[in-house]
Amino acid sequence: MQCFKNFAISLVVVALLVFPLTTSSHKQESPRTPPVKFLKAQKPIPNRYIVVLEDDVVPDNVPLDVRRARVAAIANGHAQTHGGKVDFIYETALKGYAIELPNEAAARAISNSPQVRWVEEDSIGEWAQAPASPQPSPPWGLDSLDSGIPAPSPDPTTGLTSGSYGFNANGTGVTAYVLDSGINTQHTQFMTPFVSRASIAANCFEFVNCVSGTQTAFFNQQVCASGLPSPSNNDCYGHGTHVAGTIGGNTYGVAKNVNLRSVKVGSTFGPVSSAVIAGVNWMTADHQASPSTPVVANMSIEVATGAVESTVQNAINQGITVVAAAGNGNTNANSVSPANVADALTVGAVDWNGVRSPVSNWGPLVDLFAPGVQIASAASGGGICPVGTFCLLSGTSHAAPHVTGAVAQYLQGRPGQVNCNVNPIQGGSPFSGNRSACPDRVSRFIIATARMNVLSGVSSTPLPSANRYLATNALPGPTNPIENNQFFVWSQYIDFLNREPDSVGFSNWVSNLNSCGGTWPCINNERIHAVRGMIESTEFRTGKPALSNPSSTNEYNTEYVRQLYLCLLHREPDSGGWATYVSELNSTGDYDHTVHGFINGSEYRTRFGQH
Ligand SMILES: [Ca+2]
Ligand SMILES: [Ca+2]
Repeated sequence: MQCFKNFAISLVVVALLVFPLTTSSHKQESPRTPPVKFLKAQKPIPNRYIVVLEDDVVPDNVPLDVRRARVAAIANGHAQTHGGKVDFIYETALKGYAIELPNEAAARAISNSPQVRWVEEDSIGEWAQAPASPQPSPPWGLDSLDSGIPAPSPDPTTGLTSGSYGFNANGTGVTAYVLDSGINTQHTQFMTPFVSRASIAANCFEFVNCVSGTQTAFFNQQVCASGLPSPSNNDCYGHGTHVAGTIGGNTYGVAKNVNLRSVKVGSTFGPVSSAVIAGVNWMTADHQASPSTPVVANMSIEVATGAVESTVQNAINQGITVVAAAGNGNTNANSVSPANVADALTVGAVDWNGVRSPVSNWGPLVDLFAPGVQIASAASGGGICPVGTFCLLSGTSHAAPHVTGAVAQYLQGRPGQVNCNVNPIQGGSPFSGNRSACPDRVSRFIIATARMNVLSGVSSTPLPSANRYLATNALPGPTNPIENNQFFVWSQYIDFLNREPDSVGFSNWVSNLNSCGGTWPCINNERIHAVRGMIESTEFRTGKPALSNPSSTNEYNTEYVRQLYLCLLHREPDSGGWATYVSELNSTGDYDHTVHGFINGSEYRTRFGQH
């Protein structure tokens, strides 16, 4: 039973930084209809408007020229009444038209017509659409992620480089909870044409009017509340807006189409442990209410209570991948929470030369490092980012959201999960469903696909940290994560040797797999070689007398097959399957064929994701 281990939870405790917020509508607005009948643009073209008509002004099943004539008649009627000049007519993908009008009052008057759904100002460019991949001149952190190598020096004023950021996914359909000081949801970084991708989900501390400074405590409310103040007036400190911008801002963000949900757990004077617990509690219930939505939580927070720790662990058990800032004390990350929660993804900060930030916490609980010095992201217009639309901030708070964005990319297209403590990746068979969005699979994927040994200053501390740098170039579509070469090799080390890979061995197996260029059967052969490399290694055979003398004897083959069951499927062999494999091996000596059967079977693949 060397390989079959029960999932052991080792918890640690304490927390980090925080901020407060306001909140609560659980419902997202429909993306197809703006909340008002007249919509202003960021950069309007004077006197030009787009009029969107009700769909039923003309049926879809009549000929194009009939539809066109009908819409044109309505448009001309409006133009005549309000002194306008009709431009484009839209009759198919949209029922409506573009028009030049003498003033805004005329446009508002048209918007009141019962045939009109809404009127919006025509505008140039910037409907705040996120750039396509590759994004030119990105923040240095994004520039570095697509290669996993710290990027050239950024411009000291803008934080941008002359490089590019390529990405294969943008977090569509994924929710990122931001437990922080709130989000200015009206910032252009979060805007799509009709709605913001950021919403105020829960206010777990108090109502704060950033403009007036009025703070209304509601400790007596017992639950996280909704409400106040206006969407642009709920992040008094600016921390949460900046963090959210790095996760999913249009130009500053890693995952440019993720939904951002603000869970406010503190204010300008810091996070409050009881509010952090309330926020994690609220978030967990919110996820359970919509379990099929894949979710990740960013906690750029440090506090220090055991209750926070166990609350966060329970959120992870319920399928929420938690990304925690390592903390900014230049000390062991085990001293703060939630960085000390082993099952969280704990993130330290490095600069563009790959050097650990002098403030970043360190130690074995730091899973990986990410960009955390001079990070350009959205300014809330107050607190620590009072001026302009962006500002540069440093610290592990700004490293963690890069990882959160990468997780959102990984989660895109995967079904959300709850009860992830029931079928842990290192637990026992049987496995069922598609568990690829469970935090243990997610964390292993992010860690295994990080770039090794490109950082400095991470081993010179009293306790060394893993020399791993976040990389997004390997993030796949929603395939089974075991298809990923690094994830595959990582999993063999854990399953057979019960340890993380050493960098030399890891790179060796991975580069063999990569050299196949994804071509079958080369890739299959290299996977088989990797598994055989593990089970036939001295390290594995030590202490297993039946395997001590590699030879195709019945005794050796019997134990060989048993170990494949234990290590790959996490169960004892059933007698039928066991006998079949052994008798085949006894007669053919074809170990490749035996290993092929295990790693391509649905029982093995279901441990990690879908068949
Ligand atoms: Ca790049
Ligand atoms: Ca961890």
